[in-house]
Amino acid sequence: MSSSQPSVSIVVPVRNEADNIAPLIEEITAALDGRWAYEIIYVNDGSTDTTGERLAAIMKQRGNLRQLRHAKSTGQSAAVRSGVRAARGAIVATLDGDGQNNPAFLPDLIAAVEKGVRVGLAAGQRVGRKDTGFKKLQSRIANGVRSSILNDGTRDTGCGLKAFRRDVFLLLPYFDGLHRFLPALMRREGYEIAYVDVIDRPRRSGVSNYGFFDRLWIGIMDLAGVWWLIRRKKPTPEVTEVTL
Ligand SMILES: Nc1nc2c(ncn2[C@@H]2O[C@H](COP(=O)(O)OP(=O)(O)O)[C@@H](O)[C@H]2O)c(=O)[nH]1
Ligand SMILES: [Mg+2]
Repeated sequence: MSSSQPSVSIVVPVRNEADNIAPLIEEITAALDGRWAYEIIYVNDGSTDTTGERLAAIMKQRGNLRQLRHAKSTGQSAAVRSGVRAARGAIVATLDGDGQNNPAFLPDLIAAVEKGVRVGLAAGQRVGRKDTGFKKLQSRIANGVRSSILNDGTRDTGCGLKAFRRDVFLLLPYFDGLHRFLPALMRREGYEIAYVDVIDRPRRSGVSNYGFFDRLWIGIMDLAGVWWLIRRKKPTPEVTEVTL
């Protein structure tokens, strides 16, 4: 469905995901056609494979597919942010571009934000993880440490499937790694979080962009930073304009 003013924008950050582009766009389209006026924004973060060409070929057939390109790879958080800034929908949904996230869960996530007046974010929670045993263990420890320190009430923040209010996302302090702390940061702004269980899949093709040490060291730094941000927050004021 092509539309001049979409109400929902789907943002997909990708780096070197050429073979995963076409099948995922098919699935996103199957999940959303006829339900919302939507656009799909792929953010091509300095890919060195044929990701850009594959997207351009499909853009010729699909008027609602957009591609943003970073001249140099700047990371997944920066890619999500570029996509959200360019988005024209009031609700943005994200998913990974490697096929691990099933687009069939997008409608539930979008509906949870649309229906809940105070819901800023609907977060996918992976069940039946399809990663290796070592990665599942890393993820379990990271999620456990994060949720006990931040007390953000969230079992899994690493799932790429999320939907949120565009204007609230853009209020959040930006840093590389932000996409893993959205529940805590949304709550800090006074918004509630909705959860949707999602069934994880294996990567369709290609290789993971992250290694063990990236996640460990950066995870510790980011956790310290977000802990500080939350400590330094006062209750969100209720603002009313006084008119004569
Ligand atoms: N734009 C951008 N996307 C990235 C980068 N690293 C990972 N991604 C995307 O983020 C998603 C998750 O990354 P992936 O490598 O599958 O991580 P894993 O599933 O945690 O092993 C995929 O869609 C990747 O294409 C990056 O540096 N830039
Ligand atoms: Mg992946």
